[in-house]
Amino acid sequence: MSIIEKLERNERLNYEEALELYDLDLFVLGKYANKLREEKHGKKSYFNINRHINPTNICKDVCQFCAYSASRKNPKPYTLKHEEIMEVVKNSSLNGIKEVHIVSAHNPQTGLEWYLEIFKKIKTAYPNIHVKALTAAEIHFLSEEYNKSYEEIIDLMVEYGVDSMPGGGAEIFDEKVRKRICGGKVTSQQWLDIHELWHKRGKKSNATMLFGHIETREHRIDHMLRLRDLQDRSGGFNAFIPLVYQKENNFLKVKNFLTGQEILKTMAISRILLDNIPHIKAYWVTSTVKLALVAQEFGANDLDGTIEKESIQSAAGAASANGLPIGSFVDLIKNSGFIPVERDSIYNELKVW
Ligand code: V47
Repeated sequence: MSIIEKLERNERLNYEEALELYDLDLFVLGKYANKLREEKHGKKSYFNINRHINPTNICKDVCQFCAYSASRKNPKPYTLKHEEIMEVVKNSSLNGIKEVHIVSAHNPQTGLEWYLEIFKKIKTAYPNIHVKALTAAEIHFLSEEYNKSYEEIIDLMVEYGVDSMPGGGAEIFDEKVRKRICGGKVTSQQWLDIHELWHKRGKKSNATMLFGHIETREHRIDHMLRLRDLQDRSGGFNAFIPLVYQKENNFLKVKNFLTGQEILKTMAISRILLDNIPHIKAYWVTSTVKLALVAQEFGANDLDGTIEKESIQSAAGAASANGLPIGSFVDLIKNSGFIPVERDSIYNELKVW
């Protein structure tokens, strides 16, 4: 059966077939991705009112793509005190945020309590704010540093008030590429195991993929299929987030950057392949706002959120340092022909704008 016939019949694709998708014309691919998007979400495009907080940039690992970590490239090391973080949350709560997204570097100097107690402080003061925190890479770091199993760290996360896990740290699962770009931190299998354990606790998480650096199309397909396999077993992923690599201030020497066409193809392919993950997020921070809006027609149904402040990708050149105001979000989605739907962190609809 040809790949088009399979697409017409909504049949699940294997590795070789998935790779063939890249050879299709962008608009043919887009047609099928959009059909699936419309079946699941119609014209709705989701976003949330959220605040990113990155409490420390001191990291014991050195990822080649990272411009945020203070280990060598970022000359300004910092670690926020809990009072400083609470001040941020207080100000953001006045802006109506529904979620804090807290991701740190792997800082061996702070102690485990510094990582965890802030969640309890936020939950106690703002019980209605969803705490999305600790990537699988951080969980792995804390487990090694403090000699605890993943299960024990996960128990602590639940006890201290973490509601869901963000999708960071996945990068690219292919072991050879991973060794070159972020050897030493959580392995692919450990990343998947940690999410599986989290899902077994009845909790939700997201999954990312960092692309556009030294990986190939084959590596991207392999990455997505490993996620699809896990999702078949655990069902706990809410969203897949393809993160477009940003090139400034890091160690990776990448000469060729992705075309908009390759980015859109990858988003469309993720919608087609990940038939068991409901939401495909066009993260405007790394794709640019304009391409994220176009991606709505190529399978994406979520644009993340207002963010307010972003330190990881903006350190590497993304124009995201100050977030995007809610009014702009709504207008941009409306003007691109979609329906802006404000959601909470686990995709309950809060307001159709
Ligand atoms: O895993 C680091 C990425 C991620 C660069 O779960 C870079 O809803 C591009 O995971 N170019 C952290 N990306 C951010 C993240 C995330 C973002 C938004 C939403 C969610 C979610 C998760 O940032 C890391 C890494 O892959 N990153 N450096 C760079 N130069």
